[in-house]
Amino acid sequence: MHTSSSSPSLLANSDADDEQLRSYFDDTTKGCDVFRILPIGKVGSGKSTLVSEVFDFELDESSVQHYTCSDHDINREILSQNNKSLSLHDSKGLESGSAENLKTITDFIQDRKGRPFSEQLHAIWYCVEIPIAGQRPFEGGDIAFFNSLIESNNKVPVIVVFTKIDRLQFREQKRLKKIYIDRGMEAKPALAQAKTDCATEAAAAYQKSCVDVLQSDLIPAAWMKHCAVSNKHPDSIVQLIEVTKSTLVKSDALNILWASAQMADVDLKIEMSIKAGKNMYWQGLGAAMIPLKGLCRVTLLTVLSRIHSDIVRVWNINDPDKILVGANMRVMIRMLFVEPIMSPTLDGNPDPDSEASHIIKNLAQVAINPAGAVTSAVSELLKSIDNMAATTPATARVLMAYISDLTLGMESLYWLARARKDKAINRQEVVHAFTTYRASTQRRDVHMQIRDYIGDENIMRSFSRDKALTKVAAIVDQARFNPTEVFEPPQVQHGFAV
Ligand SMILES: Nc1nc2c(ncn2[C@@H]2O[C@H](COP(=O)(O)OP(=O)(O)O)[C@@H](O)[C@H]2O)c(=O)[nH]1
Ligand SMILES: [Mg+2]
Repeated sequence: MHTSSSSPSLLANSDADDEQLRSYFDDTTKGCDVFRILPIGKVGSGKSTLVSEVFDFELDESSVQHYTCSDHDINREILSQNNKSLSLHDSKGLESGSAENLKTITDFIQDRKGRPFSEQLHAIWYCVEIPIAGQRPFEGGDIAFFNSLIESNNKVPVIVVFTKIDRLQFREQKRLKKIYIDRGMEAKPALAQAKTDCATEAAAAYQKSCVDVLQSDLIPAAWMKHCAVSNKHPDSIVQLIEVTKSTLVKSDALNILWASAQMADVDLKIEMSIKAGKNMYWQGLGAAMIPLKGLCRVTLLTVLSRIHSDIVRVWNINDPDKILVGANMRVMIRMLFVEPIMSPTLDGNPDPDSEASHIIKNLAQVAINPAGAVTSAVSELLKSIDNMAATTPATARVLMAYISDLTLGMESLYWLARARKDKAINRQEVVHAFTTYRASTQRRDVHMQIRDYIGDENIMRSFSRDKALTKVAAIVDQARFNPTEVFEPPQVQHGFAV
C-alpha cells in the first residue's frame, strides 16, 4: 500500500492511519482469495457429489453451459456463487485412459507450479470408486498418471479418495444376513445383526481391496494421503476435510483458505475463526500506544473491524447482499456484545430482558435499515471504545468478547443457513441468529468467564496475550451450539425492510 508522505502524528487518528493496518488474513494470504482444487477420477466416481458435500458448491447454470461446450479446457476455473472461496478445475476424467488426456492433466499441474500463489493448484483429489464386485481399483491409466507425477516431481498434495464406502457396507450387510439366515436365524434378527456387523466387515474388505493395493509396489508412491468417503456419512466428509488439511501443514495461507472454502467441518471453522483474532489481538492491545510498524497508530475500532472481516471470511457464508461485512453489522455486534462487556457497572450476568430489549430496539435502526442514521447511543459507544486506554482490562475484555461473540454468532448463523438449499442469508436471518446467541445462556457464560478471567488491573499486570487467546478458545469450546436445539425457523415477515 502507498504510504502518505505527510508524516502522521502519533496522536492523530485519521482513517489514513488506520488503513495501514492490514488484517491478519490479508497479510497472510497475499491477495489469494480461493483454494484451488483439482478433482480427478472416472465419470461417475463421485467427484461432483464430493464437491457439493464438502464445499456446498453447486455449479451455476452459466458454468454448466461452459462446462458442456466442446472447447473444454482444464485451465478454465469453475466458480460458484454459493462459495466464493473455492476454485475448481475439471480434469474431464481419466476414463479414456488416453495418453493425450493424461498429458493434458500433467501439463496443467506442471504449468500451475510456476504461477503466482493465487493461481497455483493447492490440492488434488484422486477419486476412486470402491469396487464391490471384485474389480481392481487401479488400472493402467492410474499407474501411468502416478508415474508421470513422480517424473515431473509434483509437489501438489495428492489425496486418494475412495468413494461410496456405503455401497461396500451394504454389500457386506447382504452377505452377512444370508450367512446368519443359513445358520438358522430368523430374517429380522439376521438383518439387525448384519446391520450391526457390516461396518467392521466392510472396513476389512476396504483395507484389503483398496488400501493394501494402494500401499503395495503396484502403485507408484505419488500420493500423500488416502481416505474413504460416502455422501451418506457426514463424518467421512469431515474426515476428508481433516485429511486434506493435514497435507497443508506448512502454509498458514493455505490453512486459512482451506478452512474458509470447506463448509462441512464446523470445528475447523471455529478453530480458524479464533485464530483470526490471535494476531490482531496483539495489535488491539497495543492500539493507541504502539505506532504500527513505525508509521502510525491504529485505533481499537480498526483492529476490531479487521478481526471482523477475517472471522466473516472464515465462515464464508453465502451473503449475496454483503450484510455481514457492512458497517451496520459491525455496529450491531458492538451493541449486542461489546457494550455489555465494556461497562464497568454491569456484572457478568445482566438482566437479559431489559438489556436485550434496549439493544434490539436500537438494532432495528442500525442493523436492519442500512440507510438509517447511527443513533447517538451508538456513536457514544463507538467514541468510548475508541477512547479506551489501550492496555486496560476493558480493552482485553472487548477483544476477547468480540472474537468469541462473533465466532459463536457466526456458528449460530451457519446452522441457520445450513438447513437451506442455496444457503444464502438475508438480513432477517442475520439478526435472528445473532439475537438468538445474544439471548442464550452460552453468551452469558462466555461474558462471565471473560470477566472472571480479566477481573481488575492487578490481573492485567501479569496478563499474557497468548494465554488470553487460549482462554478464548476454551471459553468458546464450552459455549458451542447444539444446532438441533438452537433454532426454530424464523417467522417469515413479509415487507421486511432490507
Ligand atoms: N451410494 C452412493 N452413491 C454415490 C455416492 N457419491 C456419489 N454417488 C452417486 O454416484 C453417481 C455419480 O456421482 P457424481 O458425483 O456425479 O460423479 P462424477 O461423475 O465423478 O462427478 C451419482 O448417481 C451419485 O448420486 C456415495 O457416496 N454413495
Ligand atoms: Mg461430475
